[in-house]
Amino acid sequence: DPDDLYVDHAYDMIVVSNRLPVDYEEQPDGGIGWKSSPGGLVTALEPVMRAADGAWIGWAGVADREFDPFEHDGISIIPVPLSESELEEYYEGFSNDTLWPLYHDVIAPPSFHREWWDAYVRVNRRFAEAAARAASDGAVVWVQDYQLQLVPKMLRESRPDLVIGFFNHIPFPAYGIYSQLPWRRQVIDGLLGADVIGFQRVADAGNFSRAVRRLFGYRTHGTVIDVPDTDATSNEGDVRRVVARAFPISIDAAGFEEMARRPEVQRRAAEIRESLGNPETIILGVDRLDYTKGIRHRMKAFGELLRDGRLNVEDVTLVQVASPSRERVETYRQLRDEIELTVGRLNGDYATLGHQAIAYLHHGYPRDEMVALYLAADVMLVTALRDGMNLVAKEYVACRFDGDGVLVLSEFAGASDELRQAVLVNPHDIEGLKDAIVEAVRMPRRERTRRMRALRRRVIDNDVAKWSASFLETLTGAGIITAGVTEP
Ligand code: GDG
Repeated sequence: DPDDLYVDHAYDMIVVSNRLPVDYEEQPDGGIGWKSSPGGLVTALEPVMRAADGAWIGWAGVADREFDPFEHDGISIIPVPLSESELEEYYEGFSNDTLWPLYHDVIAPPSFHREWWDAYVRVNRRFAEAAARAASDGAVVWVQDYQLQLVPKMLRESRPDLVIGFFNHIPFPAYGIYSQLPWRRQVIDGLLGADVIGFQRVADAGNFSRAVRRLFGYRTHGTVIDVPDTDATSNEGDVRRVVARAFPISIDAAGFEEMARRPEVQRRAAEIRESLGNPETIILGVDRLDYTKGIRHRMKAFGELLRDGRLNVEDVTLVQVASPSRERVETYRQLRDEIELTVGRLNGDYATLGHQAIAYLHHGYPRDEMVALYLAADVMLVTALRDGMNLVAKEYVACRFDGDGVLVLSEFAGASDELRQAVLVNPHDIEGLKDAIVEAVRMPRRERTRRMRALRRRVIDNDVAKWSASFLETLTGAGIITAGVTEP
């Protein structure tokens, strides 16, 4: 009985996210294997989770399969099952075809389906139940992202003793957009079950507080929201104080720099340049293939620069890594077709036998290959139309220990609040984007170095360990949990 392996009420620290930090791998002999998927969140939380003997609750990435809890690299893993139809309705449907486009300012039209909402509620309840069962008395539970916005309230109802945090990795839209959501009250009510609600940008936290005022009329002062509370957990008379504020996420900056300094990675960077025919300038884009990333805008601008002779394929190559994403969602299929049509046209019109205009790669690559690409790139193009943070921008900066390289960064990415020394652009303004690309390509070495130095200081001083420590400090009010981060 898999239930026997559950250690009820055993964990003082729990992270809940849609996906587990491990990927399920079918073994050749039909057995079960697990492989770490080393994302930024895992890196950030690993030390905290180890120090606190934490558990991670999430989906294993494969439908219609149930797995027993297990231990992986010192972290307890508690898989939550999803059926194929839940995957379609809760994940691909409500999460990625309703909330994702809505929260990214309706760049693509969101679909609203009542069955999807029902599945979202059902799956959120399953995650909340798993957390309620695993958490010790007074434990800290940190819920991640837009797929699980109802979990905080569900958890608080069953376990008022818990300290509950929530972090939203994507933007929170202005009320005029948010208010389209037929379930706008339920979602906010769900989030307000948390003690601390974290956002990427100050503007996101502001949008959330405004939505709370408009829909519920609760009082807000600064980053604090007074939520009327009649049960025993109240600590301020008849209100519970919920903090809603910005905690800009970051990366393991030292880890990226360490990898960039490896001789074999630098050799690989040189090899990449060689294989592109040694262009003077390599421009790079790295994105999940997603309509929020502004890949089409970037290609339009680049294509016009080639057409008008402001850039020449002999001198400049655009490398675009578009890692496969959400391929069963129709909007993503269409986007892929459009992008691949554009790449084909641009290469057909401008490439020569020796020089491509765009080297387009619809693949995921290992981390060290990404770092070699960052090192090879003279100009990094981040042209998101809307993006919670955009870690690619920070990774590029962290890798450039040589102090060179130019970051072109959209104002619509959360990272632009911090990375002020980038060449900031409005990607909707194609003429402005073209000028910015030319400015980046021609930027004198001294200015590149000056800007990169300032960018690097920012990213190195504000890494992901600082992000998680700051969130957890706010959540717990004091040292206990954060000790794991500051004292390795
Ligand atoms: C969401 C929010 C927010 C990409 N292709 C490959 C690869 N990647 C890595 C990048 C980077 C990550 O994936 C992408 O992170 P981003 O932040 O750029 O974007 P989202 O995936 O949309 O992430 C975003 C983030 O959550 C964190 O809160 O910043 O705004 O949308 O780390 O390097 N990594 C490897 N191969 C690839 O082909 N190894």
